[in-house]
Amino acid sequence: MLDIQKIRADFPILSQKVNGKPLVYFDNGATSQKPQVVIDAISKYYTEINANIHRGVHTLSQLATDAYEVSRGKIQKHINAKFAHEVLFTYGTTHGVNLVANGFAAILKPGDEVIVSALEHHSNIVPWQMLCERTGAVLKVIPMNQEGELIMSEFDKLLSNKTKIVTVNHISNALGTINPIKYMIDKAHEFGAAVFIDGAQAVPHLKPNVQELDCDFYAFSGHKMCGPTGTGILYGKEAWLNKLPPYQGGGEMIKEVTFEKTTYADLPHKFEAGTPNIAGGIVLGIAVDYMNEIGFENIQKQELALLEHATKRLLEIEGLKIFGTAKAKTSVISFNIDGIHPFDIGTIIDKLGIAVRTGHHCAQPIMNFFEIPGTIRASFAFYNTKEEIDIMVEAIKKAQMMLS
Ligand code: 7TS
Repeated sequence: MLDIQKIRADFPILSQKVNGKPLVYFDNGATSQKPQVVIDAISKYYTEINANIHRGVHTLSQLATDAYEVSRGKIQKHINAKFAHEVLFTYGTTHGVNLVANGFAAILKPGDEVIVSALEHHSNIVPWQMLCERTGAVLKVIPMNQEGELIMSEFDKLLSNKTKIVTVNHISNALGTINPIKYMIDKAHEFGAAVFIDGAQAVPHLKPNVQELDCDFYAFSGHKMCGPTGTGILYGKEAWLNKLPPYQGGGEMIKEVTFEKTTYADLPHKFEAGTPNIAGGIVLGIAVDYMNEIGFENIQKQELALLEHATKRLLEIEGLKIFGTAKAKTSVISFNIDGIHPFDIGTIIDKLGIAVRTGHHCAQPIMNFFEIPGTIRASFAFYNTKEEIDIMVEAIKKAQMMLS
């Protein structure tokens, strides 16, 4: 088992007080906290090697370029991509989704179909809707059941030769459901459709193996896996990235520019216009190293224990209902208490130092499905403890008493 106290000492923010109480941070689904090695690496970059990359002959530019490309290589290895140039640096998952959805505008014809799921975050819905509006393609939705699981028999029925791309999250941010993406990828490929996986909520908990999954695209954000904000990765199979047009035009993404015609740079630079988040990209590699040192098996064991403990303890509270009871689930619990608005609970427990998210979690279709305005969501990371869960349960009981 992990030495949680030792791990917690790596995260300076966790020993802070908030509103005079020790911080209990259960909003990891929104963003994770950062270990000291990550914080130090940002400072070290700006202190020692800050320069623009891929352009200077001078020493610092080369050092920065090397560090950036080393980080790309680390991430390639982490997700088991075949080539480093299939790993694109982005500003986050949202950027990755928009890059691919925009590219598909050059491919889709009126009447083609795009399949999304009922479990998506808005950032994996809206760009595809915009794509359909632009191209005349049709958006189809895989429905879910009361447990918050996608219904695979309905997915099978939606697939046809009209399907050009299927897009689904690996893990749902609002409910924690782990989707059967390997099945979905293989099934979609039978119809020649591409598959985009939104891995934003998966990468903090597991190590995706993109070659084994055989997905065509896999996007995630660095800030949810101990890395800096404004960082992300879009993995794409080489053949797809060659086929898609660039997303943004600008410096660094060209081979040659004249006023008559511009030719584009090879991968990955074709999709990396402008000065990127250099420090962030380098430090994302440090965050990936940190998580691998802890080990994803250990992370999963700890998080599963937290999920079990929290589920058991929360269900002690009268009138509490959990949304999202899938068999395959990660350490996210969404819940409501009879007769009380989630926002009111969130506000009171914040005064007691506890950070949870309340609301629709950028997944309004899920809230509409359950006919609720929102939920309280506690999302746990490997550095959380059972004692913190007990503190939250007592705080919720107190809030319930105050509000009823
Ligand atoms: N996809 C999923 C499944 C997400 O959970 C999120 C962010 C995104 C995409 C967008 O990621 P971004 O880094 O580009 O913003 N999810 C959440 C959340 O659950 N609470 O705050 C942000």
